[in-house]
Amino acid sequence: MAAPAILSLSIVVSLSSRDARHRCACPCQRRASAAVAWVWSHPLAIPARPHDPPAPARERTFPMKLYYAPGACSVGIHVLIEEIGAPYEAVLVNLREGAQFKPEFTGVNPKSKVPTLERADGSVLTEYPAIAFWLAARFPTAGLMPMGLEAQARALECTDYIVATMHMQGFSRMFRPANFAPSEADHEAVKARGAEIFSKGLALMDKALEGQDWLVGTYSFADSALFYVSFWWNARLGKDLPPNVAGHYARMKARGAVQRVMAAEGLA
Ligand SMILES: N[C@@H](CCC(=O)N[C@@H](CS)C(=O)NCC(=O)O)C(=O)O
Repeated sequence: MAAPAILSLSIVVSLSSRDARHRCACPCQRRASAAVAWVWSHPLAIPARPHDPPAPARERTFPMKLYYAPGACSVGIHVLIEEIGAPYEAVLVNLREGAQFKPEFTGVNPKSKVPTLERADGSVLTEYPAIAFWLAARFPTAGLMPMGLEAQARALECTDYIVATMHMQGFSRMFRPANFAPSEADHEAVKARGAEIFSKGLALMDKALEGQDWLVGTYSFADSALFYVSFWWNARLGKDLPPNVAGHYARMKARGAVQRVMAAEGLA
């Protein structure tokens, strides 16, 4: 296993198994135009508002906590946090054992979903695109937020499409057909429709990658979302990726952060 990032601390705590386990690793006219000028000139498009105190003043000294399940979509957020290199705690939620529905986890995220991020001030953020965007904006030196409003909007556009359509509409039909059709007789048709939705997404991502290594040109928070669905399609289902997406997947797998997370989640 590759050496963990110097500042990273990954503590795996199973919410469902008997014992806690620890292991090393995972926006008046003048004012408006001034704001627009700021947005276009600043790498982060969100100006701090007067009621947002500087982050360090309100944060506790506790590390962030990422609630994840091995190999689930949370792996993409795990990669982003590992790229950041700040201390964090990785808390394993055993979805197979139903830990997401137990009070220990619903008290943190009543949606019963991973990824869930408990931030250093103790507040909880859910939904992959929101977590990815927040991490990239909060830790600008990690280079996960692309420069300029256009690239930032494109990164969010890709991330939301990958999660909300390729994953939630495509893969979910393939893995959980019963959630879409109560009758077992319809499940093969539901799975086939899921594969169709996912394949269309892959073709769109392949086109987006034409002539460039990363989804919006430079590496960004969007790339880890494409990584996790590529991983599901290629490693879990044994299916071929289109050429540009295959190249992207290989580049992702070569990143130290990805290798550390794959090892930490037992997927290497
Ligand atoms: N809309 C959520 C979807 C997250 C999601 O579906 N997570 C899955 C794992 S990949 C989950 O927690 N499933 C648990 C369950 O449905 O019981 C997001 O963007 O984070």
